[in-house]
Amino acid sequence: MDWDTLWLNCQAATMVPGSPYGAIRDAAIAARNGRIAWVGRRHDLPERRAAEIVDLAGCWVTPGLIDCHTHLIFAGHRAREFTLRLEGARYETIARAGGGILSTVEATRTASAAVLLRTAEARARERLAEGVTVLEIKSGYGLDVETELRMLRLARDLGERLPMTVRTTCLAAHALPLEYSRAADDYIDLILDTILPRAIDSDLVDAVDVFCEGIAFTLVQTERILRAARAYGLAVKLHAGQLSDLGGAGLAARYGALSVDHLEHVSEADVRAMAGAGCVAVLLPGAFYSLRESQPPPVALFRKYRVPMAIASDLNPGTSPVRSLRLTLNMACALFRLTPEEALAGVTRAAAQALGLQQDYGTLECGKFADLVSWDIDDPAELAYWIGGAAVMGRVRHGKLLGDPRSAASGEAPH
Ligand code: DI6
Ligand code: FE
Repeated sequence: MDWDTLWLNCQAATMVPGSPYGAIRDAAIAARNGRIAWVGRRHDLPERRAAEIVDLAGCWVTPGLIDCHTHLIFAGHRAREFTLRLEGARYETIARAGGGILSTVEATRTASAAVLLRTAEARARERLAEGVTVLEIKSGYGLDVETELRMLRLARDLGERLPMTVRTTCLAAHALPLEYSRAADDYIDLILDTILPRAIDSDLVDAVDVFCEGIAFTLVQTERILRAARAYGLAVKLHAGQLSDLGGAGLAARYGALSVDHLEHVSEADVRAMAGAGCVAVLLPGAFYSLRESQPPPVALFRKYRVPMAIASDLNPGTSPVRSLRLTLNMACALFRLTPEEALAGVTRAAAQALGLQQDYGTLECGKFADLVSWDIDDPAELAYWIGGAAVMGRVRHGKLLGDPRSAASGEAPH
């Protein structure tokens, strides 16, 4: 047999650059050994034998979606802080008073393994249900050796339990833990001398990230971590320019970061540096929306310098309690003025690049994994247009049809 599966009678939004959505009308897609073996117009389909032929009845097919920035593992919630902010308290003020990230750190350190697993898995299954096949998960609510490693291990476990690719990022430099409140450099020593080496030894970490911000880590502290991460041979990413511009984007570019994330506050020079270094700009409209920010990221500059724009949920209990990646497509258009096509590229092609996975994911092209989503839509712009609702019809990962992500009897891993 030449192919394992051949999908016929679909419209493929391949997301290959060059034409709107890289669309192929009346397309055919073939998979072999989990990868795309042929994609093109059905008219051009070569004579081959397939073990299974699936008629998609004319529906649209996109690459599997990618959520390239999440803090999906945490205990508790911060609804109380949400209420305080609505009454006028500022996020930074709450954070400096020991609320914010540190309150989630407390909850996460003391949560049982069972609770952490159950809540994280439920959130990951919500992503599966909306067509996500690749998910990045950061640590950063442990801020001690044991809990940081526990978070990273749990992220790896989720990738084993669920039919999705999980990439882990060590964000031990998310906030300064209380124990180190007057000793930031000692905490950075702990990250560099203990947390990172142990995470690497146990193969728990794919990339390293830092929250470079007035309420978190300075440019000098950030640089120490990026330098060490690169010396360990790890990819780096950076939270920069969310609330203020410390120059983090330019620093990240100098260290060859895969992405710089947030970027509401960034200079043109740093955008140029990102372009030169091939960094992706990861836009996080959920955090912008939840904090009711007013200065959007400089989308015109990203377009001018051809910096790829990814979009992610930033799912976290403080600034972005966003449990739908699809919703962020709409937010990116409504709040940041991305086009619906840019928004879809932001959760496919550009998101793959933000994780360094562009060889295997992000577009429908020969050789990449056959991760496909079929949609109940007439126009791919509908994926950004609808606010809420579910449009997924079918999901395929590595060539295999997936069942209902919420049901244990679906052929997917049990709860
Ligand atoms: N930026 C954010 O918006 C989140 N982390 C970060 O680096 C906030 C996380 C939280 O408030 O719990
Ligand atoms: Fe974040």
